[in-house]
Amino acid sequence: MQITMNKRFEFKDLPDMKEIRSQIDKIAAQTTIGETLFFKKHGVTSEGEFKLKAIKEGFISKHSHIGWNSWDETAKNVEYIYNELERRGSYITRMGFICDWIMGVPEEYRSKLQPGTGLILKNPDEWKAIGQIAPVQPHMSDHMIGCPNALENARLALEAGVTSIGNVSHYFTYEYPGIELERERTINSLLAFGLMGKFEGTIVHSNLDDGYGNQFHDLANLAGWTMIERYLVEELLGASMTFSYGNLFSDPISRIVFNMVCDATNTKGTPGTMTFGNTIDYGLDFARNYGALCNFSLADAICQRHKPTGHAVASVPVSEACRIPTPEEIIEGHLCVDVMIEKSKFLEPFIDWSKVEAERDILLACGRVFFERVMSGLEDLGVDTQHPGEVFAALKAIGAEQLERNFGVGKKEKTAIRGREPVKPTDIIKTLQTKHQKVFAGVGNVERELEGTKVVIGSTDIHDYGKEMLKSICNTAGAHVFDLGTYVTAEEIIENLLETESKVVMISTYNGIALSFAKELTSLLQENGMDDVVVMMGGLINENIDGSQLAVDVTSEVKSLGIICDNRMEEIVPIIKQVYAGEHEQ
Ligand code: B12
Repeated sequence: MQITMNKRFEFKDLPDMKEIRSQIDKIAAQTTIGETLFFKKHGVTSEGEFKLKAIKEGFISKHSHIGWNSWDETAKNVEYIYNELERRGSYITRMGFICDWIMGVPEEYRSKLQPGTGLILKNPDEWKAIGQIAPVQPHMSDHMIGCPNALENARLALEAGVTSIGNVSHYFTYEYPGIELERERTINSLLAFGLMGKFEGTIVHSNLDDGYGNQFHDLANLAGWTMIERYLVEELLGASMTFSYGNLFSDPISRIVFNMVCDATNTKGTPGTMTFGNTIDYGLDFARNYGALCNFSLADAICQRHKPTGHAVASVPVSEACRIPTPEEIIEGHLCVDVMIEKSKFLEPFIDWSKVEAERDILLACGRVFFERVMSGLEDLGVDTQHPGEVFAALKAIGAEQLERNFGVGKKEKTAIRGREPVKPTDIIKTLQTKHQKVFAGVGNVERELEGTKVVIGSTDIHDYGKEMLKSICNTAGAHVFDLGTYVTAEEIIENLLETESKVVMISTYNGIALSFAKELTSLLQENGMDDVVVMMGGLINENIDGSQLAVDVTSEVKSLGIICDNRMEEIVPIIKQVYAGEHEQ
């Protein structure tokens, strides 16, 4: 076993579980669950209670994510969407409030981060009002549990009547550049999970897309990963948990199989939050996106008819790939999903469920092997597998790639990615491979074209697929690539340029900060006399300008700073070649 641990703090310095449990008891005694308009309307005290009733009655819940950045805009739109859907004979049961990443860190650190496109709750009144806008149940998952501010956020959410809170996955992958609070993050997350465990009907949510789900290549390992998260949150911390996913599955049957895998290990009978849409299939052609919306929502509805787990069916607006959607687009998505829910009853009886169950059983059996291998591997590394904090931190320090390489269940094969043939490759990997091949077809044969050149690459946020494509094109062309990873800062780029004397920087960005980032980078380049360095940016070149609610395209502004920003990966090789041949005109 060859494992390198990227330890951010000494795990053995964590408080012991006796101390953590006594703190949880104290905090729980001072916490009460608020009553939302949704609870009043349905006569329940938690969303879990509502869901259990809904499962019995055959009612399928519906979900939307919302992500406007100001409270006023959010409140106005939530009310409008709820009322308008009722008026048009439709419904919405729950809404995921997408908080901005700055909410993931304690108040005193927030000024260190550039606000993104999500909601920022500024005071306790705004928190409290979340469930009082309309009888639609709020769900909070982004930048809550799993982040440095986990405990405070979880408490405020519970007090506001939010009873499904996430996101376990964030612990492993979401970062806050320049803010190193890893030990606090681990302790606060344990306290928050434990706190939720004290209240009947609360649900800890993990969106696998956000965490190692999008980094594993083999679904069998992901099945085992869900067992690991469940062990930590349920067995060791006493809470109840559920899994969500969307982008990981493009094939409708895989979505159903995976729901059944998670259901098979759900010994507490905790109802699901929602299944999210597969937005990786979304592009800029809205008509095609409607096709993708019908595909995943029909599968999710069939699944809920056959074996209801309580997961709401999500409607993802067709504008998802371009920007934060408008309220009207959210409403249109729901009307489309209504038809899928209605028609799913005709299809469900004709599915060959024995085939689906056979697929489920393979993943379950392999998943158990992965679980056992990881647990015994951790023990070999000296990790106390009874201490959830140690396990959380160790799994993060090892990372998805090493976990899969060392403990994966696929057959060992030297030439395979990560050294193993996946038992069942994830759809996200398949979809990306197709995209990758298309881009490569456009790039043409570039072998050795960039020999002797040096390029710096990075992404400003968690979205790293674009960066990975840049890397593989440059590697194929023989360039020396300095990959600064995700959440790269302008300062890190400058430092690397000073060290490596590279002449080209390529940045992939998706989190709505393209212009601010471009300004910071170009001004630092000037300050350091690096006017000859060529910068290319791609991904989603947008930002909320002057307090606008939706991020707007800023391509021309970024271009005016001298950055190449046509978003065409096919053109990077000739540009880099020109730069190093001294033929590039800025
Ligand atoms: C996958 C995904 C995720 C995954 C990322 C996994 C990963 N490891 O990368 C997860 C689930 C983790 C995620 C998280 C978030 N996401 Co996201 N995500 C997406 C999604 C579905 C796909 C983006 C993607 O990677 N596509 C694959 C790439 C390869 O394809 P592409 O984008 O077409 O890339 C091409 C070009 O852009 C270009 N290109 C790309 N980079 C570069 C660079 C250069 C130099 C060049 C020349 C070209 C180039 O070449 C590529 C090939 O042709 C998009 C929606 C969508 N369908 O696009 C939302 C989306 C990008 N996400 C979004 C948001 C808001 C988030 C979150 C902030 C949500 C939240 N509040 O938590 C978080 C990020 C948190 C953080 N701290 O940063 C928004 C961005 C909104 C905006 N800017 O207006 C989007 C648009 C969804 C939406 N409508 O809300 N996300």
